Amino acid sequence: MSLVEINFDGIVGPSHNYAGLSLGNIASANNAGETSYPRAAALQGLGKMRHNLALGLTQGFLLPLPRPNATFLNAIGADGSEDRRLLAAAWSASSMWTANAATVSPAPDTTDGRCHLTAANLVTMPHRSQEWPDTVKQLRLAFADPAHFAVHDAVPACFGDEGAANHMRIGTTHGAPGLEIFVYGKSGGAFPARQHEQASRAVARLHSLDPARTLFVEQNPEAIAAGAFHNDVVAVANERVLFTHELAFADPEGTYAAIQEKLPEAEIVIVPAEAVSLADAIKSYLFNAQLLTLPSGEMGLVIPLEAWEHPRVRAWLDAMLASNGPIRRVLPVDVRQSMANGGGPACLRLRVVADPATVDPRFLLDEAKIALIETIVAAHWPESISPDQLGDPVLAAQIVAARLALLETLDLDELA
Ligand code: SUG
Repeated sequence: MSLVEINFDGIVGPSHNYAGLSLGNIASANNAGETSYPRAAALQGLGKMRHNLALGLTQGFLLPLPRPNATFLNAIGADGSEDRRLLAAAWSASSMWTANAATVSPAPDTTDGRCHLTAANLVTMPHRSQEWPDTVKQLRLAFADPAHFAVHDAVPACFGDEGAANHMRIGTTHGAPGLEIFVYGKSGGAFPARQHEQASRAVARLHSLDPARTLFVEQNPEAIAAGAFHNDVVAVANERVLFTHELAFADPEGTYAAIQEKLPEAEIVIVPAEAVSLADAIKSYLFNAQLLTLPSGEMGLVIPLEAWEHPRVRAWLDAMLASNGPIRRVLPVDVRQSMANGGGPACLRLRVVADPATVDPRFLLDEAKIALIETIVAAHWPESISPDQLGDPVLAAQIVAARLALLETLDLDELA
């Protein structure tokens, strides 16, 4: 069986809007109240999937969750008198950021030789806390084969878990046993620390990881305070390479030493604050990139256009490309609609190292299926949504119908 990295991107749902729901996420706060463009947003996301597929990589997708979420509205006794932010939560398309769907430990890392996935409870943000029961249903469909996968419910809500966005894996190749690095935050700062240490430790136990190949590392409180609400806003890993801002971790030297002790082949590419400040990193989303091993064996970094267009970030990238480092290509993509809610290329994907033949093929993409999804999006996704439209029953009906049209087209009616 051949293990490859499959990126499962979230299709941007038809209710995509800017409600400013995420405290500590600077883009979400800055764009609160803006008009969103769900159709353009979904097409941008599909454009990224096509881009990565054309690089010769394996691409999958996860579907938008049911919105407006009647289960959530019923559970809070919604009758129109509730806070508008709760109404906006029920309409949120936040499941597009599939890096928060689950934490994934591929088969070579686990004791039972299966790939383990634990849905993330996302409890810190009310609009995200409603995702996991529907997410886990979808994961159980996509990764249904019990010989190859184990899908776990989220860890208890007393421990905040944000999934793969606070988890990195380093190893010589995707298919070799890897070192799994869980990055947690400590509360007490200006913004919430969404990933709790005990959630990370629970996930590692559920996945039966080898303690000798597992690390628990604290996020730098300064990074969280600057707007790095997930670790993947300031660091990303792929195979033997860790690409990180120098202020990502509370104890950077200790973290690098621990990684190098466990994986001597590790190469750590550190971006100094002097070249790219934390503020520049967070504004440009340089690190919220997909660091990918291309079929040639070279590594490419899929970055948002915002990073490519940022003068200091661009200068650093140009210097990196001119040097002899492990990242040989920089590939900018346009995901501006998602970026305006704090979601870059890395947020939009969940990485699963597995044999594609063991995944439900309905969740895998080829060029023809991307084109088909684009026709559904073009026909059914609202062109724009302004926050004062949230709650409108006509718009709600359009959003429900749009998702159902997609499910029907993809033969995934089980998720209706
Ligand atoms: O959880 N934004 C998401 C962005 C998630 C990014 N994911 C990763 N870094 N992996 C969040 O803060 C904004 C929604 C709003 O404000 O309407 C939002 O949920």
